[in-house]
Amino acid sequence: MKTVTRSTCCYCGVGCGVLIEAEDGRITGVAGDPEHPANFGKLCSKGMALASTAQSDTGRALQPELRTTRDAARVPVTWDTALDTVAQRFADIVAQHGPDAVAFYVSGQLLTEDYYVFNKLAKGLIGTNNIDTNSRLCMSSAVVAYKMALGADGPPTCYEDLEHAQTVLFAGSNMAWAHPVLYRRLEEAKAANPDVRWIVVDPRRTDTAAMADLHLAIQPGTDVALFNGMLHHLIWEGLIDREFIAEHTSGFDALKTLVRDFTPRVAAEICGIAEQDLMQAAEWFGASSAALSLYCMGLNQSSHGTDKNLALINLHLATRQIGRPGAGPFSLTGQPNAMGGREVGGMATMLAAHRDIGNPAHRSEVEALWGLEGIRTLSDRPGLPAVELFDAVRSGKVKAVWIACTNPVHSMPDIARVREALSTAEFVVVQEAFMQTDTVPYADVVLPAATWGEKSGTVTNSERRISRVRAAVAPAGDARADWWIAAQVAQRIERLVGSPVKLFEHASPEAIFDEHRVLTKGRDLDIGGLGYATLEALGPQQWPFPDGAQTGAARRYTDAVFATADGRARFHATRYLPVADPVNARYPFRLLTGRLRDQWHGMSRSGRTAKLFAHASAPALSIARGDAARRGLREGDLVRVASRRGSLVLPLQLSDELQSGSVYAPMHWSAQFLASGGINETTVPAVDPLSAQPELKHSAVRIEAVDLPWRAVAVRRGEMLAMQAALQPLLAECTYAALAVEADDLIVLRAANLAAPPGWLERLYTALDLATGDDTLEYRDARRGLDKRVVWRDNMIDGFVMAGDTANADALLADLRERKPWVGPRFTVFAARRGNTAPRERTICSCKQVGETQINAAIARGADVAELKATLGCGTVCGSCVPELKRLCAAAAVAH
Ligand SMILES: Nc1nc2c(c(=O)[nH]1)N[C@H]1C(S)=C(S)[C@@H](COP(=O)(O)OP(=O)(O)OC[C@H]3O[C@@H](n4cnc5c(=O)[nH]c(N)nc54)[C@H](O)[C@@H]3O)O[C@H]1N2
Ligand SMILES: Nc1nc2c(c(=O)[nH]1)N[C@H]1C(S)=C(S)[C@@H](COP(=O)(O)OP(=O)(O)OC[C@H]3O[C@@H](n4cnc5c(=O)[nH]c(N)nc54)[C@H](O)[C@@H]3O)O[C@H]1N2
Ligand code: SF4
Ligand SMILES: [Mo]
Repeated sequence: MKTVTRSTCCYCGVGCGVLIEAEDGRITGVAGDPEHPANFGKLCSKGMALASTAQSDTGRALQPELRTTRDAARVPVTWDTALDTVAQRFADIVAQHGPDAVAFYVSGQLLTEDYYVFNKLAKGLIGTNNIDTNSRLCMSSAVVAYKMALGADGPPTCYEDLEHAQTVLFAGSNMAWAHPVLYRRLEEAKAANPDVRWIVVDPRRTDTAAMADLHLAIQPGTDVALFNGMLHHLIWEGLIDREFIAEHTSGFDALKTLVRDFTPRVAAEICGIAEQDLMQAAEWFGASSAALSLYCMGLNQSSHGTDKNLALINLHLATRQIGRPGAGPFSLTGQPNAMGGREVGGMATMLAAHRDIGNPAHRSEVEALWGLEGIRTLSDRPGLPAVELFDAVRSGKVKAVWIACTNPVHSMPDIARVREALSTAEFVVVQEAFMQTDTVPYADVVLPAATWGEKSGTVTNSERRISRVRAAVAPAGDARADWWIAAQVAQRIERLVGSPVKLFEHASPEAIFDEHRVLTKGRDLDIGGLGYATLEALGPQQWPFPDGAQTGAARRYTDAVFATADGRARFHATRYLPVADPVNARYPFRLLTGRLRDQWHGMSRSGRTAKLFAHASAPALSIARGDAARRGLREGDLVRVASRRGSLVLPLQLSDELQSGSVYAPMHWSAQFLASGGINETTVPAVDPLSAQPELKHSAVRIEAVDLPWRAVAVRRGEMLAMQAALQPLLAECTYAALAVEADDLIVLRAANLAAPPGWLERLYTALDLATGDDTLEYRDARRGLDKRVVWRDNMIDGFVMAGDTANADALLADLRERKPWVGPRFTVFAARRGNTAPRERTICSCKQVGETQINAAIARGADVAELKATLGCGTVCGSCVPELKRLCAAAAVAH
């Protein structure tokens, strides 16, 4: 039977609505939901590929697993055994060492209902605030700044403001890649109104920056200086709103005194930009009828991320660019439910419904609402934020940690410390949907989680809009919903400790949501009037949505009354401070990290489809051409990137996007696809003093060429998820190795080392099922260190390994890709030098599979974007590649 289920995309904070098609319990297709107000039917390349990532159970966590003794391998167990064990171990450790000896590390990708139960389990039952989330790496600076400046945590803006804005300031946001569907809306608004101006603040010339009227390529970490300098100029030019400042804000005088020193000249010098550009940006912002800023990790992931946010909000308050259509500071959330996590208070520093742990009245409100009065009190000790949390695990202060829906051994800064922590811990629980992540090996218990397409609940997107998430199919294997798993353990702990109240008897996500919404009544995010029935009847709704409301609130603070005690917004005097890990002669490069268009974080899901590898098939370190030339480095050279903490080897990519002195690496590759844990081997664990968010956007590194004379390329056609799992253990034995997926049934392994690791090739042959047989041909020359194997199926090559000499590998791979029949005697496969085949070209348009060569050829014939769309079809489906098409056209125009 065919079904269509209305839900949301599980990736970014845009929160696009999707229609999931399923047949006989399998997801068969995904389309944009034309009625969802976030996307009106559009999806980006990641959303378009959702179905192909969700079709196979291979690699899924399908049953609970338990390690019975420290050094034993995990074995499959029943749910009862797994849940009883977790409950017993947590209860024992709490009884022996107190509640703060356990911790939870959860995720902005959990649904609100999942999040709610985890938070209640930690804070309401165990009595610890040690529950933090990957949102600490993502949104915490934005949260703290909103609260400090506006009094409450929530963006004052909404998506419609994208259409109303006259000046758009992108600060540390590569929206073209990270929030593509919203970016489409902005592109359309700009095309409709050529007077709209875009300013992009980003050290790199991203696809977002390439479209800007003004790109401020500041030195990494200097945003506060920039915003202070802009404010200085606005004051000087009389572009501030004195009346608004006097009546609706406080703290301006101290700020004014501070920015006196930040003349445009001084600020521009710190930022490494032209003074004229800074003044231009300030004027476009201040004189605009509606200025909107869109900001993300370039501001938040900083050792002074809160100040970066505050300095930007200062600009909005001083010019009254807030509380009006098209105006306001809009923090773009990264994960699909970053907002929902904040709403339920799912972090170490907050309580349910935007309440504070340090506030006794807030604690008693939650105690009363949870029915804890006279039974137990909530802890008033703030919990440990992510970086400190894992440090406490490492030092033994925290003995048990339960990780759900996040992969800290990949995504935390300085991952060697996290690995050490998890190896030291007494008890590690990992609640995961996929088995190959870098954190799973450390689990004493694996709890298999249902995931996208199988789960039901709600999420809140960047504009405070709550959408229903609905299950289209049953969970894979024995996997269960996250809220269910947490509630089951909680019920067992209640029984073990003889709790007089039963807090976790919820029968469904709806029952949890109803409890959650009661806690929000009277708070700034009041959703007292919003239930599943309302969401069913009215569709996705924004908060606040109090009892009796007919619809949610699009914007906040339209009456200039802010959520502070006196209703006034607060200016903060933001001092400019340098980055935490300064460059010096030993570590001369500034390492920036971030995202690619088509991959999602640790790739546990986006890495399951060849489509999403086509835009960037291998990891790379990007470097400015001049910097590479000065060091004699060329495109594709393997280099070691080393920081004060760790190192890894990556291929070099020459780039026109970077300024001299900066290098860039995408965050996505982990030990699932790479010989090392990824770029966070090198990043710095320094955190912002107010938000505890780590500085993932800047570390000092050095780059050195590595000489790895032994190379191997292995390619095999087959079930790619199974092959990926079989190859993964081989990666770490080489100094460099990376896996990529092509055409959904080709796996490609490229490796480099000083010499062949002992026994490695034999294991590779086994993993790839390249045993010698009639269809397999082998060539060995021990003296020259050559070892090659090719296997045929019928008249086509079906896989090969070329070790020691990889000269023909790309040509053979092309044969496989194109399913070219092999002509001539088979043995000539080793002899024939096939000359230089061009490496595989990049696919720019993933929907229509259009490559770079084809596009550039059309541009050379004079095609513009419209013609490219008309003739090649690229950019006509999801539109994610349109910024790049524009950029290729513009580059060609400059070259002429
Ligand atoms: N394709 C894709 N989309 C995603 C995700 C994904 O994994 N893949 N993840 C989602 C998540 S969780 C998040 S948080 C968002 C992140 O979305 P973004 O923050 O937009 O993405 P990033 O690439 O992490 O970083 C944005 C930019 O910050 C710049 N930057 C670095 N240092 C500085 C600085 O000091 N100042 C300024 N102004 N800019 C700086 C970088 O050059 C980079 O271009 O994306 C979401 N969307
Ligand atoms: N260097 C560097 N590091 C970064 C960043 C950066 O810009 N640079 N960005 C940071 C940011 S903003 C973020 S948000 C983090 C993200 O970092 P992570 O949270 O580690 O990212 P994911 O890989 O999305 O991890 C989610 C995990 O949950 C699993 N999963 C999927 N669905 C479900 C489910 O329904 N239930 C359960 N239980 N599990 C599920 C997935 O398989 C995956 O392993 O990375 C941070 N790290
Ligand atoms: S913009 Fe793309 S990744 Fe983000 S929610 Fe929409 S479809 Fe998903
Ligand atoms: Mo994020």
